[in-house]
Amino acid sequence: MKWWQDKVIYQIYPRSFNDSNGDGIGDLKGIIEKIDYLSELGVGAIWLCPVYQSPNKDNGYDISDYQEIQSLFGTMEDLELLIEKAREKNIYLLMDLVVNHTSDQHPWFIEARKNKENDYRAFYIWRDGDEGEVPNTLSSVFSGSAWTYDSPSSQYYLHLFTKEQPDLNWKHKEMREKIYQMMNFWAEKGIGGFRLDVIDLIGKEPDLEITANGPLLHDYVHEMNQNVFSKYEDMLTVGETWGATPEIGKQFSDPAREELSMIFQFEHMMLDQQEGKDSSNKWALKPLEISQLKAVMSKWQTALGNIGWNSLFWNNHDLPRIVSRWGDDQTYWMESAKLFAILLHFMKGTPFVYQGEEIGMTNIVVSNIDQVDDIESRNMYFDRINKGYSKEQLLHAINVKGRDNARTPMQWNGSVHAGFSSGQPWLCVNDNYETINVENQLHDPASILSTYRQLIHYRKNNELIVFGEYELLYTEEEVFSYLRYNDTEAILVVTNLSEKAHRFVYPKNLVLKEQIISNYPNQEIYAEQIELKPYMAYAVKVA
Ligand code: TEU
Ligand code: CA
Repeated sequence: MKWWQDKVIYQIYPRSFNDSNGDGIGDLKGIIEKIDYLSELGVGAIWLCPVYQSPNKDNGYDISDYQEIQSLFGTMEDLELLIEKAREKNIYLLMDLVVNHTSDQHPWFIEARKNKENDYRAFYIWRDGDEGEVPNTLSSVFSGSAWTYDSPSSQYYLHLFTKEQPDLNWKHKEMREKIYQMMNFWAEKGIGGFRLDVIDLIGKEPDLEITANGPLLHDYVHEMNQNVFSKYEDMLTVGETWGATPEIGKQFSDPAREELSMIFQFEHMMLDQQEGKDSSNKWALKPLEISQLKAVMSKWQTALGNIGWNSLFWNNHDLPRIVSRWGDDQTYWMESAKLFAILLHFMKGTPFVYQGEEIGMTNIVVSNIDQVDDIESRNMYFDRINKGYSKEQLLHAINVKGRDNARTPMQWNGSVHAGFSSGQPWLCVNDNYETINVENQLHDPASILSTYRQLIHYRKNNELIVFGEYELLYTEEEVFSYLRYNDTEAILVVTNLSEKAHRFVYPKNLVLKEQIISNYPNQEIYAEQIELKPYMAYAVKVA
């Protein structure tokens, strides 16, 4: 068993986690202050979103110096102390690396754009074209064309995100070697591994308008593995791959291929958007069909076989809060927040918990684009407001799917600014912080936080959850129930993903043993058939 196969990983968006110096922005010292909280929760690693030098056009996903910590977050000594303090509690640190693109303020790009003969020119992707006539129809995930004209050197350069995030040219060996040098710099600091931002884009073929899963992608990832990851004992690497299928997931995570440990696939996260070519279709909303959720989650539970390894998640810094998205953040807030935890944490794979998920933090509501920070939402708004969309339509889409929903400050207690900062937070605190916060839940055995703590601890050294088989039960549409089993034991998970009561009939051959966890602890489950209350979820040992 690899160390990450029975652990849960906690994702920290540092800007919004905990502010130690009152400037309204979370920082590294603020994270160190919370190591005991994370240790008590029981997580085995922290995925730390980027803290490198950055102009913050995309809140750190536009890196201008890979080997310097941006002063807003602290110093390299703070980061080294965080690695040390976490390791003392058996918590590894995963650094978030963005190697598909840099900031346009990175020295490489500043050099590259000086002239076509510059040594760094080939670090990026340039194409001829008359100003006003982009090389092709490639579009940015963040709206508009993926090409921007660079007047001084009179060529276009490619950026799949903002124009301040020029894509690196992975065909250029010298560039790759500089990236591997940088990754080894971090690996030698004793980190537990890396989360690799949009890693499935580095094999792009812009002239063929191929972005994800290009022909040389796995060659590059294998080369990265051989030059960095494989040189360190048990390094954990997780790739963000929006376009992955199970077949691609196996290519990335089959240990024999020496690429990555696992990937984040997003097929389940696109089930409430209309069919479209990729994640940038996120704004075309449609209701979730639970039958599709059951089918997609079950496919990933079985399709990797014993070859690859899954990550498991509902939330991250780019996604709306799951309890608001597919649960009920009003009447059945507590029940539905616990339901998503129970539903996910008995599955096969490594679960990720995004800051605030463990206390049931919810989406926010904005009524004006001036309240929105996220560049993706803002670009979409200003791009579409002149194309016939109404302000109400656009703000509704942002309220449902915008990334700020995940980026409001962590709610530690009911004091001003939710205990996140003694200063004015960079982004408004959700106004429900007096009821939804860590302090209210820490010592309450019936809290969402206690549910997460129980699930995280239950997974440790649990052969059945880590390696057991998975089987979906066929039930009513809104009931999602599955079995985990091996030769000696089995667990049944039953969840009702609706505000309606549903009847549930146990399979004839199952004998119920002790209940493990439930969000309706006093509800009777021992009968041939039972009534599932709204958003009811429980797990029970069976024979
Ligand atoms: O996200 C990749 C990405 O495509 C997402 O931004 C996605 O398109 C959208 O947000 C879906 O909700 C990664 C990082 O996680 C994200 O924060 C960065 O903005 C992006 O790459 C560029 O580095
Ligand atoms: Ca701060």
